[in-house]
Amino acid sequence: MKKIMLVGKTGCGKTTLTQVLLGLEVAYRKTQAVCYSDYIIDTPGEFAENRRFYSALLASSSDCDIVGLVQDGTAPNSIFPPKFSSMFSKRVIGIVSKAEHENCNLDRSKKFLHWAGVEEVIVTSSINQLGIDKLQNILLS
Ligand SMILES: Nc1nc2c(ncn2[C@@H]2O[C@H](COP(=O)(O)OP(=O)(O)O)[C@@H](O)[C@H]2O)c(=O)[nH]1
Ligand SMILES: [Mg+2]
Repeated sequence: MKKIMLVGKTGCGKTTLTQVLLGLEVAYRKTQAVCYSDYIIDTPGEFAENRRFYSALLASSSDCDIVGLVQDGTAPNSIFPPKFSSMFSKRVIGIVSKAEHENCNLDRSKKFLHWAGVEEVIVTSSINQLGIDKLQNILLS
């Protein structure tokens, strides 16, 4: 199982996504105890919102295999600066959250993530489990 670090602004859905992913993991391996920190690092939004904390993100990323930049599909803006992904020496994927929401704009969200330097984007919703299987497969591969 790979370990992913979720990065994104406060309220973009990182913690909910973590819970949904871990719920699947619990269902997937019923007999095994799941340690939250074994597979997912859920970072405070402030770390991504404030350049002052980038060093903390970088330090945390050394402990993971994949960095997931989470873009709220309903947000009209992005907190990720251009080429943000190049800061990490890890595989960086983009995750659009809240895809089932009526205000979600997928093209806009993907554009933000591409500007941030991400090529691979997974569209998700924690509410209707959209894309959760894809994330799960990435973690299991
Ligand atoms: N519509 C919708 N709302 C979501 C989704 N995921 C999270 N939310 C809501 O977004 C808000 C912030 O979620 P949270 O996981 O705490 O964000 P975090 O600050 O990034 O950890 C909460 O009110 C969640 O219920 C989703 O997939 N769809
Ligand atoms: Mg949170």
